[in-house]
Amino acid sequence: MTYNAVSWLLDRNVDEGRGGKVAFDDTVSQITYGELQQQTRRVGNMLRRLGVRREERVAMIMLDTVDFPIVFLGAIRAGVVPVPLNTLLTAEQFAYILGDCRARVLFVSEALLPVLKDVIPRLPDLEHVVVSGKDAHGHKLLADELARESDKFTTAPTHPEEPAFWLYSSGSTGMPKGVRHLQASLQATADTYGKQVLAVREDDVCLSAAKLFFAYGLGNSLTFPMSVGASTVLNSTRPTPALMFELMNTYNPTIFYGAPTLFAAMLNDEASKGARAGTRLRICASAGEALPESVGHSWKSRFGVDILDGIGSTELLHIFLSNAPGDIKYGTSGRPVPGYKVRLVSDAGDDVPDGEVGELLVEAPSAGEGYWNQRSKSKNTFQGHWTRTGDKYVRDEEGRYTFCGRADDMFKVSGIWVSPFEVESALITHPAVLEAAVVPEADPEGLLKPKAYVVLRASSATDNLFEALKEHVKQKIGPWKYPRWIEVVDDLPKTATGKIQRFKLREH
Ligand code: 3UK
Repeated sequence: MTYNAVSWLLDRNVDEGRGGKVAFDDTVSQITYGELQQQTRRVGNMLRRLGVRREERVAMIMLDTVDFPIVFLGAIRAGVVPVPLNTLLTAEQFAYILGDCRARVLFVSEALLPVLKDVIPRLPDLEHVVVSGKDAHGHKLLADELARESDKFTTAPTHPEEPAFWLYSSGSTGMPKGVRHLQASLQATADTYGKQVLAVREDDVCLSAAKLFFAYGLGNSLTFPMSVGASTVLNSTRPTPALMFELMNTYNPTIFYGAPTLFAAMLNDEASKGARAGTRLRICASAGEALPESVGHSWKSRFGVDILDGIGSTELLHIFLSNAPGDIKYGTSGRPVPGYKVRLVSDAGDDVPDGEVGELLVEAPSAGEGYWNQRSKSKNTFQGHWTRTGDKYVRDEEGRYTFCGRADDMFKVSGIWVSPFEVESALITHPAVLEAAVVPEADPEGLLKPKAYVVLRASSATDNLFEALKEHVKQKIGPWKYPRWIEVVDDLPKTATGKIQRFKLREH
């Protein structure tokens, strides 16, 4: 049996009569399903002309414009493996990943060329650089290359279980690892979370703050809308609260996907007080980190629309545990997405009872095949039917799951597990605290106790603030978990995807 993801995601829409419908609008250009079909066929021909063969990798360091789906889907159509990279990385990180995946061609947005100037000559496997933009700066210009090609192309007869694209996991510790995702995996996320949780439909207009190079953004802006012939608004710039409100009012999305810090910032943004979230918005989704309960409630009361918190990962491609419309409990990650199974296990690997914390394992139709060239790390994460997430969770008697932190961030105080996340969540419910990060620190006896780094809201420092914060945490979550030390900082170390890097604070 052959299966190519692009036949299902794209050609099917044209066959069903949606060829003239706008698939993507990047605020400068629009592209219809029919035009996208032709452009992706041209990409296929161009890759063949440049000598790229099936299974070889091409890297993409591209902003969210209509060129992103053209290149990504064009490569997959040809059986060539696109590797979209986080556009916010440093030159050294780009050099590492481009070398690791042995990309034959690099597709790059013109604005990102300067960072890559010294990297490009150092890559032995790289043969061509193709620039998306107006000026190729001595390389090849995507528009010119595509204009030369025919829009007739035979889609590669790929296998549903062959690698179709790779995504590098951001790796809060160690080097990023290339996760090999299969041809059938995009459809697997659409058939599960897309159709059964979001219930995405043809008349939806999607807007995602997360970019297409993230697994989260790829599902939000490409897989789910294309799975039903809907439309997507792409944004190539930084998703500030003001810009998000502007896009919402201009394009009237029906689904808005964000992350907790953005939802909180949008609620707090002085300049946007009184702003509206468009007139057609029906649902919001949040992922990347746990959505604080208070943010969910405030958003709902301010805009009248719920936020569905759900957890996904690069390894599993999209969300596998989520709240659902009509079944929301803020402060939890909800229940398994239909099509996914989850387990919570102890360190010994036994299932833990409800109410006890365990590591979350997932059986997923969209799990990656493994990490490229990382046999031992692959064995540790992809264990037969089950994928280990490295997250600690607890299940309540109603079957809902609550996040307790990363397995590697948990620590014991007086023999009892403390989840930094729980202490942080308690801290940020205090009106003086904007953000918090908690790590273990040894007391004079050498015993671990929680230490908190806090970012304060403007002009909220008061005389007895630290004592008040300690008391606040004790009241909220119990006497032994309060931070024995508190330090005020201007900001917290975070990954490019906005996750707090507690290991950096532990090194202090
Ligand atoms: C954490 C969450 C609590 C968790 C992602 C949606 O974030 C995504 O992928 P990454 O590989 O990170 C995965 C890790 O992030 N996390 C994500 N969402 C939540 N923790 N509540 C949440 N709602 O530690 C997880 O293991 O960057 C999110 C879809 C696709 C994704 N790749």
